[in-house]
Amino acid sequence: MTRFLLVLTTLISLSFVNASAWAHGYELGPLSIEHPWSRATPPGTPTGGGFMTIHNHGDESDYLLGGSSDFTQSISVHQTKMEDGTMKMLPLHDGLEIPAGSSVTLEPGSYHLMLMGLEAPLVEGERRRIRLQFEHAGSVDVELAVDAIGAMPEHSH
Ligand SMILES: [Cu+2]
Repeated sequence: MTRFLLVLTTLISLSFVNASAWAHGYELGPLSIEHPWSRATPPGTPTGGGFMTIHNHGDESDYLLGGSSDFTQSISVHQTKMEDGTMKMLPLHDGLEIPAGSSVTLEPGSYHLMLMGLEAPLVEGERRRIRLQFEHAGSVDVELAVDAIGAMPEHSH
């Protein structure tokens, strides 16, 4: 049993090594943006998602307003909500609050960036540059690491 746990621990620490080798992040004023990623899209799909974790080390809230890129028509912030028994995606018109001293994760089934009007499918393994726009901190270019179709956050690392 002890031996098994030891092997397990080793495997877990190895996967952390891999994760840090793969992870990428960005700094913008008091904000840090961790591992922006997306999912591959089937041909003909007009939309894609953008996911990441944003930390706010500052002492006032900031708001993620949306973004832009040269391969989309628009990028807006969405929230996934259960309404009358159905999952709905609603745009956050006032932006997504990143409260002071805390962090917010954009992930499938929750807050996400909606990439609208994709010119071509997103392909697993590629990186796509988008610009994020924040109310106070301004804008920053980040690269979305494109993971498999239907990938979940655990697998993106
Ligand atoms: Cu959406």
